[in-house]
Amino acid sequence: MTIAPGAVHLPGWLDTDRQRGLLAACREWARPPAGLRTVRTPRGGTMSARQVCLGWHWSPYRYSRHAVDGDGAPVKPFPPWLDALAREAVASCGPEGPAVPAEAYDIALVNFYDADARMGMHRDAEERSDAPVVSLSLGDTCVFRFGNPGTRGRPHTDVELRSGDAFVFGGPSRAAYHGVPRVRPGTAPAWLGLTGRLNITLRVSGLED
Ligand SMILES: O=C(O)CCC(=O)C(=O)O
Repeated sequence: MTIAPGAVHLPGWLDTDRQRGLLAACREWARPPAGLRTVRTPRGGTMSARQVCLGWHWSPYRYSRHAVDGDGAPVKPFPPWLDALAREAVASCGPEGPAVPAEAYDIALVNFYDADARMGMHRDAEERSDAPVVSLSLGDTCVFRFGNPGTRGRPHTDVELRSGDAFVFGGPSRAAYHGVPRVRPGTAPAWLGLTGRLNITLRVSGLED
């Protein structure tokens, strides 16, 4: 379903096997070194979603090759199968969706949300590529607020993202503000065995060492 120009929601895009496989991978990636951490913002706050990065390490508001705001270890590698998964998701959007990029996906940000976690409206602006962002959801349902490139405020559309959903945003929506105002605790499918919500965003960095 097209939510805004270049922004497409693909409900139930990951089947149960792929959800289980992705969850198992996230659990491995969460381990130290360069594992799951609490992200501190420059003004002394903390983000309520905890995060682990692959390929390039994001910290407010730059990328590096080491977990500079964590244990300092080298960021975990970005596996090629995630690039293939991201391309498949973009292609699944069809003619209304953004184009599959020429460049390879090389960043994954994995965010873990407990019942009270949320994410404020922001743009994904540290990449040097306008390739579409691919977002994959596991576990609890959340309200995903998808706004516009101009302001943090209206117009925006609230979309419920459930376990297995993909959301792709590129083209005129690549720089749109978006956020997660609420998670719905206890809504994860029982067979997945996850308490809380995981979101994996796949991006093209356009960066070089
Ligand atoms: O958790 C989500 O669905 C959104 C995550 C997000 O906006 C981000 O990682 O920049």
